[in-house]
This record gives sequence, structure tokens and C-alpha cells, in this order.
Amino acid sequence: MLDFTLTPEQQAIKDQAHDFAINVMRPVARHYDDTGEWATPVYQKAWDLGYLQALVPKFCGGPGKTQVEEALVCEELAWGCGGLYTSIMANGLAITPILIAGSDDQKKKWLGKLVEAPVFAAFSLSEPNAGSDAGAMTCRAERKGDKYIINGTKCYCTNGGYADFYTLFASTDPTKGARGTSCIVVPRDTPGLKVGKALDKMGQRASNQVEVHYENAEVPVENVLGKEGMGFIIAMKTLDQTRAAVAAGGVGVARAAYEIALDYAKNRIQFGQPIFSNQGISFMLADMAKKIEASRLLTWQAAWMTDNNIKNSKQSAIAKTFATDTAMEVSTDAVQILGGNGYSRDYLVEKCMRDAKLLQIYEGTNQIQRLVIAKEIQQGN
Ligand code: COS
Repeated sequence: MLDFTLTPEQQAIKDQAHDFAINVMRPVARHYDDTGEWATPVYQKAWDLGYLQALVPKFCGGPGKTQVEEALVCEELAWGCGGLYTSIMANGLAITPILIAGSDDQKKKWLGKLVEAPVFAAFSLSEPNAGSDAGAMTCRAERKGDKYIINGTKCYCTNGGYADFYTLFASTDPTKGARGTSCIVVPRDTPGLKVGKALDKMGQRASNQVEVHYENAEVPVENVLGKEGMGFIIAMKTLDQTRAAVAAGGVGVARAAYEIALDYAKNRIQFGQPIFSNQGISFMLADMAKKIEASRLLTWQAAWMTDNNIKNSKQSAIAKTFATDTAMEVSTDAVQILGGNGYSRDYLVEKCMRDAKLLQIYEGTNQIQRLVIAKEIQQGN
């Protein structure tokens, strides 16, 4: 049975997130984009509304939101500000390995922290020489008795400068390649863990991506999620689940740029008529609307599949690619429709364009998504 109507509960979730985006995010979005400061007051309110801990299950005291609900919220938050959205959404990414592979005790211990206070966690997979080729990681977690000794460097670690703990992927058996990696929860206060420099970025400047260095950092073996050697599979399963939230971010950023461009095209008079009267402009807006609607449906499909325990590697990669390419295309066209005004910082569309770019890169570049889609269709999926 297909039904594209939101239930009253889903509509209320979307409306609340939109209010938050309009009243809390939009008024400060430019400030945090300019300064790159950490937006503590915004995150406090996001936590009050349950957004930082949205995916924490009810048995751990959290709201236990579904991926469809998370997608509804993420679209609105990204509409509010692409950078602030990323900080909030990335908590879901960071805790998904625990949701997938953690024991009930591990879930209660680590996810419970997000319920007690506005706590951040950080997903820690990429390395300076292992980005798209995630299986080539060299960060090493060597087992010695009942401890792992961790050495190596991680990068592009979103929220890493403010995280209470990290879901770290490291090699526990370098002879086995990707099958020798494990996922280990590492608390921030572990001696030997040092947060490095933050990335100075083109867009999404309110979000925080850092290097994290490990020098003989010791954690108990009980912090491993699932079994040793399951790390790569946990990472891949995590990304299958979380790419819908990135796709939703693409829909939100695209919609923000489209709404401004539509309003502008209806009101900007040139040659005695609104510029919308020119098919050169109205067809651009029609294409924007078309791609945004398609992106949203793909996003909902990918999220719904996760909620229903259906393998969605192909659909989540398609949604992520389509929606974030849409965000880039729509925001670029919005700048074009606004002309010189679009290129100026007086309008939000230039920020949307900068924010959109990162969506095409993180949680797997859109080239890697095409690789995933190609592998899936080759296998007949
Ligand atoms: N679910 C479950 N298992 C999966 C899986 C998935 N979605 N994708 C791959 N696997 C399994 C494979 O079945 C294989 O298992 P076996 O060893 O039993 O055969 C194993 O994982 C290795 O898979 P594969 O051979 O496809 O790995 P590759 O090294 O070729 O890499 C890509 C695959 C490129 C898809 C992977 O490296 C990737 O996703 N890279 C991008 C990483 C990324 O998104 N980084 C951003 C981090 S967040 S900012």
C-alpha cells in the first residue's frame, strides 16, 4: 500500500522542526557561518527538542525516532542552515554503529549519555590516506590483554572537536585488510587521544571537522562493538542507514535556495514584467521543483527501507546522490536567477551553494555512491 500523506504525528514533527529552523537557526545562521563558532545555544535547544538524540531508542531513555521521522526533521534543519544541520545530524551518524552492533549494555551506557545532556559523538572512519578507500585504513588498535592500544590519525571527523566519545574504526588485524577492522568506542578523555586542527571550510562553516590523533591510547576491549573484524561491515551498514539523512539535507538546502529564487523571479521586474514571465527563468524553476520533489521521494524510500529492515544499499546511494546533486544544481541556478544579488552575501543563495558542495562529498562522495549503485545493479539488486 502506498501513501504519501504524512500522518498527523509526522506532520507535527515536520512543523516543529520548521519552527525551530525559522526561529532558532535562520536568525543566527549567517553569524555562525561567518565566525565558525560552535553554536552552543542552538544545540542546547536542539537537544531540548530531542534532535541531538533523535535515534536513541526508547529503552535507553531516548525518543526512538524512525529514519523517516529523522528525514523529515533533517530536511527542515538543512533548510534552516546547512552547517548547523550537519552538527545535529552527525550525532545520528556517530551512534548508528552502536545501534547496529552494540549490546544492550553498550547501548544503555553510550547512548544514555546523549539523553542526560546535550552531548556530541563523532563517527571516525576517514584517514588522510584512506578516504574513499575506507578499507585501506592504517589506524591500528592492537590488543594487549584486556586493552586495545590505539595509534594513528583520523580526519574529517565531524563534531570531533566537541565530542564526548568517538565511534572509531581501526585495524585490529592488518593481515586481513577490511576484514581485519573493528569498531571501538573511545571516550574523549582517553589519555593519548589528541584533537587536532579544525578544517577551515568553504561552506557549512558552522560545523566542525577535525583531525584526531591517537598515541598509545588505551581502551578496554569491552568497548569493541559486535565482534573483532566486523568494523568494515558495521561502517558500510551504518552508511546505508544514514545516507537518507544526508539526502534529506540535500532536499532542505535545495528547497531553501529554490524558495528564494521563486520569490525573486515573481517580484523582480525587468523589461516591464516579472522575470518569471521569461521561459528561460520559469523553466529553470520548473526543473528545480521537479528535482526537489523526486529527491524527497527517494529520500523517504531509503529511510522507509531502513525502518522496515530492508537492505537499501542501492536506494540510499541513489537518494544521497540524486538529492545532493540536486542541492548543488538548484542552489547554483538560484544564484544565477538572482544574478548579481545572488552572488552577494545579502541573499542566502550563495550560502546554500557553498553548503550544498559538502553534501556531495561527505558520507561517501557522489562518485563512490555511483560505485555502490553500479555494484548493486551488477549483482541484480
Ligand atoms: N552492507 C553489508 N556489507 C557490505 C556492504 C554493505 N552495504 N558493503 C560492502 N560490504 C561487505 C562486502 O560484502 C565485503 O564482504 P566480504 O569481505 O565478506 O566479501 C566487504 O564489505 C568489503 O566490501 P567491498 O569489497 O565492496 O569493499 P571495497 O574495499 O571495494 O569498498 C566502498 C567499497 C568503496 C563502497 C567502500 O570503501 C566505501 O563505502 N567507501 C566510502 C567510504 C565513505 O563513505 N567515507 C565517508 C565517511 S563518513 S564522512
